[in-house]
Amino acid sequence: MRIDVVTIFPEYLEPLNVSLVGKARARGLLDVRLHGLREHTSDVHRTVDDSPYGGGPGMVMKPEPWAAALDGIVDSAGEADGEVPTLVVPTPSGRPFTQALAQELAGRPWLAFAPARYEGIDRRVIDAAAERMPVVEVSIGDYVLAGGEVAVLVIVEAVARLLPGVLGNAESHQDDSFAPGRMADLLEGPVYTKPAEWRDRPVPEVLLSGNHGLIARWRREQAFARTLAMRPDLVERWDRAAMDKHDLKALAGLGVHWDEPSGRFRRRPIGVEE
Ligand code: 6GU
Repeated sequence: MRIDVVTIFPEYLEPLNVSLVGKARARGLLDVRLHGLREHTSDVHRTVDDSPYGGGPGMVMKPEPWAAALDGIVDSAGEADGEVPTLVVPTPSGRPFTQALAQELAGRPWLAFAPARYEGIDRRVIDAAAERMPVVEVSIGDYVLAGGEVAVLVIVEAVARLLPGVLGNAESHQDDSFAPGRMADLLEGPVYTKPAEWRDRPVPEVLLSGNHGLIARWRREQAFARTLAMRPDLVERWDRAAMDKHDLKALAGLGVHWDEPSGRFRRRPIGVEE
């Protein structure tokens, strides 16, 4: 996969040289190219922002440097003539970044990122780009960052680990919490390693039993309990077909029942005992 990033702070993306993403680049699985937005200005001050039409606080990123930078990226396709990147624009007003979107992006051969600073990029840049290439405006959560660079790091890491060959078998993403499958919409429960007892705290006995069926069931119950505690909103996304009779019994113990009329799992209303 090829990834281009246009930014006024290329140094903010140094972490792309480290760990999983850094190794994927070193192994030739990822081709990441950083571009300084200011290289595409033509005034002595290398200006990238200006005051907003209509007034209001903050500054807006000027269209010309962005257009020049994006043109340069699209024109660099060269060999693969006619190919265009998918443009990813990080913004708190974008669509939520989810594992499903990470998978969708991981299926594309070429991504270009346009992280903004200030109040954002002049809208016409995105509208014009959308006439030439797919554009996805993405938010990484319901909070506001000072700029999109950190969101680029988040999105690139989530996408890179899904690319073929990036993760080893031992660290496969088959069991990811938000991937389709048996762990869909379930949070991982606690994990333990040696020593078996530490500061008077033993590791749960079942994990030392060697009984893999029992261990799998225990882990699944822990995942149910954890999800109920931390993300009760996920319960209504649980799939009845993904649950076996052990699951239903464990869920009943946690106050969760299948509700046939609504076709959803439901939590026992708080304060109502079994
Ligand atoms: Cl993608 N960018 C910025 N600046 N703030 C955000 C965000 C993105 N996602 C959530 N907050």
